[in-house]
Amino acid sequence: MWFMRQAGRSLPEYRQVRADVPMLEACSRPDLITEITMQPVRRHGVDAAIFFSDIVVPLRAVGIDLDIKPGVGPVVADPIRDAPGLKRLRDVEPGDLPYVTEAVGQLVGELGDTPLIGFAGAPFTLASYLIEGGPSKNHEHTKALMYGEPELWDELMRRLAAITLGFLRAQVEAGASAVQLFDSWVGALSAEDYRSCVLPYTSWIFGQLAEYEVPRIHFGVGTGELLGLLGEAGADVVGVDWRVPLDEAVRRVGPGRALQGNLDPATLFAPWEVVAGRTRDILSRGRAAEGHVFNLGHGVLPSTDPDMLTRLTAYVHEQTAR
Ligand code: 1CP
Repeated sequence: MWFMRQAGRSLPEYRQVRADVPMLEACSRPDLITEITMQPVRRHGVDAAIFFSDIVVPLRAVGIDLDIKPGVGPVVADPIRDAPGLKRLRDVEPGDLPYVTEAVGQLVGELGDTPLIGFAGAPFTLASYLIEGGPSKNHEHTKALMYGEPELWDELMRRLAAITLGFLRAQVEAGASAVQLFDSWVGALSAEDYRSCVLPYTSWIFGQLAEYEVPRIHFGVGTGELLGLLGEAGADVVGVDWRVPLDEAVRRVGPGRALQGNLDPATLFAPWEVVAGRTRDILSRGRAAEGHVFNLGHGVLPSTDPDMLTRLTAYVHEQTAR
């Protein structure tokens, strides 16, 4: 078990190290990356660390002018919406991400037997930030380009898939022992659009990663209608948000894949008895799957009481001890 967005946000020790350091600077300093990645492992005793970085870090590394604004998220200075804009997206080259390589190396040493999960944003979610210029509710410019300019969309998604793969390769080659591809906003699409406009690019990424033989996790939010296709894209583990019970998700994803999830992060604001009861329910439904990684259905909410996460970690360990 581990928690999405466990590094940062809810932890006072995170807010302390980040007090005078902007987010993207923190993501480029190996000492800070290592410290922040280790914090939830030390505090909660989770079974895995997730590399502290952000999905937009590789875009910045290839020269896209962007920032992560407190309380907002990633903001792109000059959104990409046409062919000349696309030319600004080059591949990740060896040497673009030295701080990633260095931090992963440090972490693997410090973590000992605890695995380090590397991650990246998937092409659709990255495309949304690049095209919209920042967080978006309806993804209207993204869909306009996807529906209206299929050739431009294809080229954009190919370039983003190559950048995503470059970021994941850098982490795995430096020693990360699993990867998660976050396609956080892909739940905005219908199954048909997902199949034709997104699946080919994510499945290319998973195919390219196969040679490393590390477990590959694929996660999106609001993807109940897409779970079968997320499985088809080729990951070993499909992440499920809290909207679909895990036993039903097993049916939708089909055989040959493990599941990850799926306690609603807002449950952690309810009394402990509720958290414990829902956790037992998830563990019991998860037994229908070929493998189950306990997690939340999306990231830890920033105002979560960290003690609740520590208690939940111990509880899942106790309930699953053999
Ligand atoms: O100042 C701060 O503390 C900034 C908050 C923050 C943090 C801690 C951001 C800005 N990113 C991160 C780290 C981060 N982001 C991690 C590593 C830590 C961990 O998981 O424990 C990871 C895996 C991400 C991935 C990420 N960034 C995703 C995918 C995961 C998800 O939540 O769906 C997305 C969509 C982003 C974009 C992003 N970066 C930051 C924010 C606030 C956002 C979301 C903004 C939005 O709603 O569009």
